[in-house]
Amino acid sequence: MANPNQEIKYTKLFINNEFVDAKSKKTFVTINPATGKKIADIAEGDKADVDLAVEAAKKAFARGSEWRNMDATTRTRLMNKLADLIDRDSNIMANLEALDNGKTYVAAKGDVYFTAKLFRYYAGYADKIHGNTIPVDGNFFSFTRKEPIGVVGQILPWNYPALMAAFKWAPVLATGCVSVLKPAEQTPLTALYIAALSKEAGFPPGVLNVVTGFGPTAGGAISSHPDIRKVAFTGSTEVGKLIMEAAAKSNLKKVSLELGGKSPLVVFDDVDLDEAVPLAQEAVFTNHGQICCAGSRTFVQEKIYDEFVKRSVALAKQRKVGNQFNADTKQGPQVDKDTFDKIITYIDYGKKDGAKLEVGGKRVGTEGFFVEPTVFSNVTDDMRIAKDEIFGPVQSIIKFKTIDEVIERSNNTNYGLASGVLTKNIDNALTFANAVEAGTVWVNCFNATAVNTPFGGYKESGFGRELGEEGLSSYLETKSVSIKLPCRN
Ligand code: TXE
Repeated sequence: MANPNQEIKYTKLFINNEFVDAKSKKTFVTINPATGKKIADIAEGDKADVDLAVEAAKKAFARGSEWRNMDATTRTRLMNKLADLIDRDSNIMANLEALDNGKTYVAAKGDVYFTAKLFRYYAGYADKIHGNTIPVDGNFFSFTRKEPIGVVGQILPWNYPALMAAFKWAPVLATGCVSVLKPAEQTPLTALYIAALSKEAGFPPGVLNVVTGFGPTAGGAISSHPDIRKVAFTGSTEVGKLIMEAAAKSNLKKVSLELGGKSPLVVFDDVDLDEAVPLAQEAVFTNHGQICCAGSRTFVQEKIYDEFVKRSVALAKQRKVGNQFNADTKQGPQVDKDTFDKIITYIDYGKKDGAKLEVGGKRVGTEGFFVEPTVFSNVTDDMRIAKDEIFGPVQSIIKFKTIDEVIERSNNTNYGLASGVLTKNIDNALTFANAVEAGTVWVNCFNATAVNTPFGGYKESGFGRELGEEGLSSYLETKSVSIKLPCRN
């Protein structure tokens, strides 16, 4: 049940299966974005703590350790146990998530369900990761081994805190790697909670470690650590570039990046507006617009443009904004003041650049970080609201005429994370799906992310894929072994 007074049990770093203070004893505050008030003091880890966590992880990964000797089927069993524990505590986790992030309790419940599902999905892979035998020339027997890459650093964003922890940890556990993970400073609570459950499930000390803290300090220590073999990051493109630089300058650790987006959703004039209008609005307003694959450029074909705008405005007016724990709330607060300020700034840019503010645009209430669901029409491609990631509940509706034109305009961005097309015409749907430069295409749906479909970006939305079988590959090394034989058969 929704409970804004959920007890906070875990606020310290998790290293070697123990909750410990930061070496510096420093703490920082995590707040409830509905009120701006403190939820808890959290241990502020930095380089010294990352070093300790890496040592713990290295020990867990050492040759002959319990983790390295564990049967793959045992890893499967532990991962399934962890998923069961997440289900057992799904109310607690949803309360922590709603409190820390501001998303509605109902949405948080959905995220926690997906979190457990992701651990179960990858649990099934643990004993199915294997190499090939290869028919090389000559008298050789050659085969490949798929080996865990080892100590992995993982840096999370704040928009889906529990789910992002699962995106990162599930392939780590399935492949037999070990992790030092830093949650976003805004939302540390659920990663710490899952860490506690991982101990209860029976994972050995040092396999999963959490260092809470800030980006330039704790995050920087991870991306530049000489003993971390790979870093997985989800966050802004700007920080993604810093991480890649740090990885290159330190030890050339492998990098996978899932970054920002400005995803197009193209609505052709043959759609049923009763379906298309809510779908397009949900595509961008989901999670208060704080979603990397948000359909934040709504391209609408000219014949239905005016009617589409009219209906979108009416719908936005109905969207209930309020406290995340109220059952009828559809949209809670934005995660923090910086995010809130950025959104208000972009709404201002929209007005200044000549778009028509149809509805919304203002703060809701006087405390916390609530933004009115906002719709702009007459948006053109050169406006800042059409180019930059706003990460808020701001829909920009843009007019187009032909399929060739909209494909070109959809691709005219440095991002390439997701895209969508709504039409009853299979030719238009497939032409768009083939031509769009994006890691995901949704046809007649949006945000239909599934555990088994690879997810990741083209261009400056990053590289590497998470989820699906492909999500395992960046946690594995391939080793070729060739053995000289006296004869071939
Ligand atoms: O992201 P940051 P912020 C986008 C979105 C949002 C903007 C800013 O447009 O408005 O980014 O959000 C850690 N070395 N996305 O500032 O800074 C940081 O502590 C190592 C898209 O919150 O990228 C946090 O854990 N780590 C996105 C994580 O990086 C560093 C989700 C993300 O923070 C670091 C979030 C450094 N120098 C924001 N600096 C998506 N793809 O879903 C920061 N961090």
